[in-house]
Amino acid sequence: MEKALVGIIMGSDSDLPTLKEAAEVLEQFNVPFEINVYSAHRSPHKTQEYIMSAKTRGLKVIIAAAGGAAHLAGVAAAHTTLPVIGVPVMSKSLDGLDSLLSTVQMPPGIPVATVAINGAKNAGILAIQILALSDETLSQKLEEFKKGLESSVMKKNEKLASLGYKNYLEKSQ
Ligand code: RP5
Repeated sequence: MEKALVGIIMGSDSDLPTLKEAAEVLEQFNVPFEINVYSAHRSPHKTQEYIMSAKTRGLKVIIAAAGGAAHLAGVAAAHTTLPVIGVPVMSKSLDGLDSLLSTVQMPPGIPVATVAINGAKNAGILAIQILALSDETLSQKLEEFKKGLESSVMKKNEKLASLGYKNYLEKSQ
């Protein structure tokens, strides 16, 4: 098995349905990763150990996700110089606004690159973009990925032009 380059950590297994999108995009780009549950609050010592050993174990990027009082990404960033991407997970009481603010509002000196609430797919893509800085094959794959996005937009325009907006809406329902 290839050595993981990206470490995905989440505060609870209840975050996994959200985080699977990060794992899927890393798989799509053949980027080796590891995925674990580590809580900033429920397992602080194990979380610290994991983060502090991440760089020497060969990880290049950390994706850290949590919901509610979402301190995991910030705690991770406090313990490593690896880039940390934070994913605020949608919470039950405040629709993820609590998670977003807890993840994004870091003090100067300890950045967390925070994606949207439940933005796990973008977290995966951002991790790939970081890795692609020193990996030409990955960089080419990203170019192809972006071309794919562009052509899917243009296909929508072709469909819109041929069907008209009313039929387009009916066919999309
Ligand atoms: C956070 O609390 C986790 O990241 C999760 O989003 C939230 C709820 O955790 P569980 O009670 O479902 O384990 O620490």
